[in-house]
Amino acid sequence: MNRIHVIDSHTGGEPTRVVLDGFPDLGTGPMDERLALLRDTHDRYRRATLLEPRGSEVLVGALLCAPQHPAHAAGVIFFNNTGYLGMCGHGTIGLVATLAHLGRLQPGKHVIETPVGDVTATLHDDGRVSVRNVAAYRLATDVAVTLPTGQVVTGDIAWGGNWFFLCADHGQDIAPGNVHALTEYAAMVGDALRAQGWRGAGGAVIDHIELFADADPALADSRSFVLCPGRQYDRSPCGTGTSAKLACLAAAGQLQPGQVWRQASVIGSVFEGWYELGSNAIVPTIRGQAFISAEAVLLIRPDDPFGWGLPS
Ligand code: PYC
Repeated sequence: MNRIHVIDSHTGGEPTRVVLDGFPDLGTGPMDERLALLRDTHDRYRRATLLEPRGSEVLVGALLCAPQHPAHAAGVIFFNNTGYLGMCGHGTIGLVATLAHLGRLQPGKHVIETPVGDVTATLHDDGRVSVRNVAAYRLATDVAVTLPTGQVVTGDIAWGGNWFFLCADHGQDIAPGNVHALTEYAAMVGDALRAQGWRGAGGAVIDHIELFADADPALADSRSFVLCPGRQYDRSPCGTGTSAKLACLAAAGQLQPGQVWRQASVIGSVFEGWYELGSNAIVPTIRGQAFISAEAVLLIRPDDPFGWGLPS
């Protein structure tokens, strides 16, 4: 019988399932190498932990790993219903809240190793967490994408720890009651973007689509709908997406270093973000809070025909 010890939390409504133990040994290499080993050799653990019959398509997993560097707090590999993520802002906030819940982290700064680089998380006394992310930058602007409907949308391509297409001239209503239509629409934008040859640096697939609405002054500077790979929308404002947004605002001269930007999600949860200047990039920080929602041991019995998940 396999036993997988997990702790669930949500950050602005977006769930994170932290895996404490029960996954195969991935060695002591850097997180991108451990991610490749997990993906190529042990992917059934991702599916068994996140998907039916134990999980749901919206869960994001965070495998807690021993860090390479002894002074660092942790390593982590993020995954979702269809694959693996480079970085995950809401998931890092969830991981820090989980480690604090277990008494393994105290308020203060903690370096966490991710597959795309080290990030520094600050656990504040009030439970909020700030994540100084990997460097973010805008790769392209005024990118025009023709949709199958004939509509042309324009936007930016930016890196914030994952690749994003950020678009505001879509004409959609960014509202919680409209998430089904927004999911279909954002998936269409992503398919058209990729079919028309747009890629991130080094040919990377742009697999996150962000649709922005105008400021909602009582709530935030902007509200967004973020579609993640796997056709699930982010209930949080998306930490890597907010980082990409900060990079675009900085590149457009619309936000100064240190100036706070409040980004709301489609359901109204808010991250604060700001940036420092880096070399040809910005270094964004996002701040939010996670709440622990469950502690569990997942069981995979050898005689369970669906123990490792349903047929795909
Ligand atoms: O918060 O960066 C994030 C994120 C990525 C995918 C889901 N959430």
